[in-house]
Amino acid sequence: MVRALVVIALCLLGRGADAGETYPLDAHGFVRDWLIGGPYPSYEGKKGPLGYATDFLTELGGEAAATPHAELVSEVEFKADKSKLIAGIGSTNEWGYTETKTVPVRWQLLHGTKSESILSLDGRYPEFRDHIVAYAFCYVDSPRLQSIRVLVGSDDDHRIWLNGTYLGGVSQTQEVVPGSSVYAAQLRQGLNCLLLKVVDRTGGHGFCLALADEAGKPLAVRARRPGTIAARRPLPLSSRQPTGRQYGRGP
Ligand SMILES: [Ca+2]
Repeated sequence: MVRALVVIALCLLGRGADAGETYPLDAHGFVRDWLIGGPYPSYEGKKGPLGYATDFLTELGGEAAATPHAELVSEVEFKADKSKLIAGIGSTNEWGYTETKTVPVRWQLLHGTKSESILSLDGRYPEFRDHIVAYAFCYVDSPRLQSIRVLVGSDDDHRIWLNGTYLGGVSQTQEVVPGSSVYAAQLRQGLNCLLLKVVDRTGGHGFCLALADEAGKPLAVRARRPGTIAARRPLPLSSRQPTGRQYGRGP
């Protein structure tokens, strides 16, 4: 199990708070503004990438409950496995390390341009081209209670949560195909927490996510990307039962 340690959480208190900003979805319903957290290690297992089922956000209350804020920093270990030592090369793990390495994890903004529905994560973590996990988080501000569809494409595997409810996931090698996975969900009035986990096996790494109504029409709502400091008010998530330390709640 990978051990994640949050070492800098409120360092920005003295630098001024940023409450975050809201953005409309694009004309096709794609969410273009996210907070991206990573990289986390995804070791190769016999039945697929271990990162798919590993909850890396236990320090934030777990994947279902996490509400990260911008510039949140933590650490994670990319562990060496001496039993996998390749003689003459010295590599003991998926990234060619000879010893366990502690790597900083940062939650940083990603702003998609109007010309791209697919958001690439390639090159975001230059030291790790393959076998990594990244999370994408945002709030969706809905004017009313409404049933929706969440359309996801990912390279490779993904899992998704809305307001602490696990909507589903896909564990396979794949390219990003918009709308290749569709989940029925419900937005409540006000802010809704949306977390997407994207596992890269090898090659490219990216995702796209769009929201539509039950008839398939792009949703006309706004997404709020988290600010640098949250904790202004707790989100009224009745289903949320945090089990870990909290470092920011709500925009
Ligand atoms: Ca890939």
